[in-house]
Amino acid sequence: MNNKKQAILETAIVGAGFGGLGLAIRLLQDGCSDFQIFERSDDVGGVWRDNIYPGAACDVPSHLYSFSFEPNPGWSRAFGGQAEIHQYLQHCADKYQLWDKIQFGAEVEAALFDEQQNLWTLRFRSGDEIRARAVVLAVGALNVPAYPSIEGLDTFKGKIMHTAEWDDHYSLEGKRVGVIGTGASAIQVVPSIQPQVAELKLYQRTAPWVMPKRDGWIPPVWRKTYERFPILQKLHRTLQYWMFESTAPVMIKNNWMTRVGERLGRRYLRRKIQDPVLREKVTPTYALGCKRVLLSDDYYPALTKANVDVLTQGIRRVDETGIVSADGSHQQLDALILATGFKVPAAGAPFRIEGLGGRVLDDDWRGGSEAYLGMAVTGYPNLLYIMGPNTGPGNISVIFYIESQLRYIMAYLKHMRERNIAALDIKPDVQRKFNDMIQAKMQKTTWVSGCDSWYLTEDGKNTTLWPGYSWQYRMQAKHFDPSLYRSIRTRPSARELALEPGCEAIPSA
Ligand code: N01
Repeated sequence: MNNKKQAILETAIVGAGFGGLGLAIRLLQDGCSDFQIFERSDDVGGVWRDNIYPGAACDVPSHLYSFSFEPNPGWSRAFGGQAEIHQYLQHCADKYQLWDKIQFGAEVEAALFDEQQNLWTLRFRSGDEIRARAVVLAVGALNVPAYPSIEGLDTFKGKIMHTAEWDDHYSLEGKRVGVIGTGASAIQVVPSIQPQVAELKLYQRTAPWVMPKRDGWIPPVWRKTYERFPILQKLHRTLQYWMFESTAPVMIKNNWMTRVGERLGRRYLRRKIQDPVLREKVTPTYALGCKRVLLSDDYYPALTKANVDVLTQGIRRVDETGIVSADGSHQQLDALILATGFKVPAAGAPFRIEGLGGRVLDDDWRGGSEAYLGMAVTGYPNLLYIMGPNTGPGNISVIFYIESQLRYIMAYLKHMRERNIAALDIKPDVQRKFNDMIQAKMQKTTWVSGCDSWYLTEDGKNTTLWPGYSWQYRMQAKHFDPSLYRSIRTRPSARELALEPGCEAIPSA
């Protein structure tokens, strides 16, 4: 990065995944070029670049798991695989000519707000710094692998891989493999590696709810039809949206519909696993939806294979050659796969963030992260989150939430531009009221019905998911209301600050 280049950016975007690329596209479509994306890695794609474990795929249908403004008629599967979703994001970067707008290898270490200038300084690991009027954090929600704290893990002499840090040069062929975890990543990796490994020991702490995915190839004739008649693809997407949205009461509300859903889940399990002992082991014992409901056609069948053993007695420790279970038995392993999930950043800032009066976001979020609409945090003017606190979907595509946020952020930035506003800070009482409402709604959800999940903080507060329908979130985020913000003095002119023209030159629409 060029240290001498000290022009002030209008918008600095951190992260080149769905959120960052989506905002960049929206800015360009609005005629704004005065932004830059800072990406710590060397490619676009976020989690879809990083999670290359065998079987990595999306559990939301492809047409729904893509930008509404950039439909892809060519999706090859009903549920996109990792490589195809990654390619889709690369295609977005190509089509909208975003590559030059992305600074790769730029890992942000701190974001510091300068109250005199009302500007943010982003400090990078390299020591470089840039200044920007607004910072948008599109760092994703699941990007820091969580390693389990199991005694002796570091003494294991075989191969250890976290699903999010997969080594695709390592062959599992004919190996004795242990998999720890039975979440969304595990249920994809287990059936994918089962045919090639000699033995697969699956260490399950909590049995997940699994429902049929109904995945499959999309026939070429359909792809061609979508290409010729985009309206049909749009219709398909809309249908998928309402189909998934209709599951919200089942997964979120913890009521009689949840019980019906549980019955369906158990019926699916009965159909797929005949062995009563195995079935008993993998029968969930908590409310459907409390943890993420998993979709898979091949997970249960894989568990029935002769080389797979589901171990539920718990792990005592790991030693040089394998795992010692709580009952004292020892399983000899060549490789250990940690499908143990992520440290959820909604519980904390992704890096040091200092706002007004030197306040530090991690301190403000000590009791759990919160923001207004998951985007704006009081005391941190012009800092906006994409996929921030309480905007995760419990039942539907995260892209729907991201697009709601893109619209809001565009309106926010436009308001600042048009009114020559130097900084906008969400009022504390607005944020308080909003989060009180969220937490009150939360009390009626399955997520707080007694299971332990990554959705919750150590104190049991859900700071990750939106406790309602996604359309309700969209309605709430539809209008940007400036009266909810404290406007901080009119900014100096673009000339005083030597701003690049970018959006500044664009007359208001
Ligand atoms: O992680 P998880 P994940 N000893 O946290 C177990 C998204 N995603 O990577 O349930 C033993 O869900 C833990 O056990 P328990 C999606 O949002 C999406 O699978 O806590 N076990 C659990 O079984 C998802 O929700 C896709 O008792 C230990 C597992 O590890 C999120 O990523 C695909 C343990 C962790 O499950 C995370 O999913 C993949 C220990 N010490 C992921 N520590 C899509 O399809 C943890 N576990 C879009």
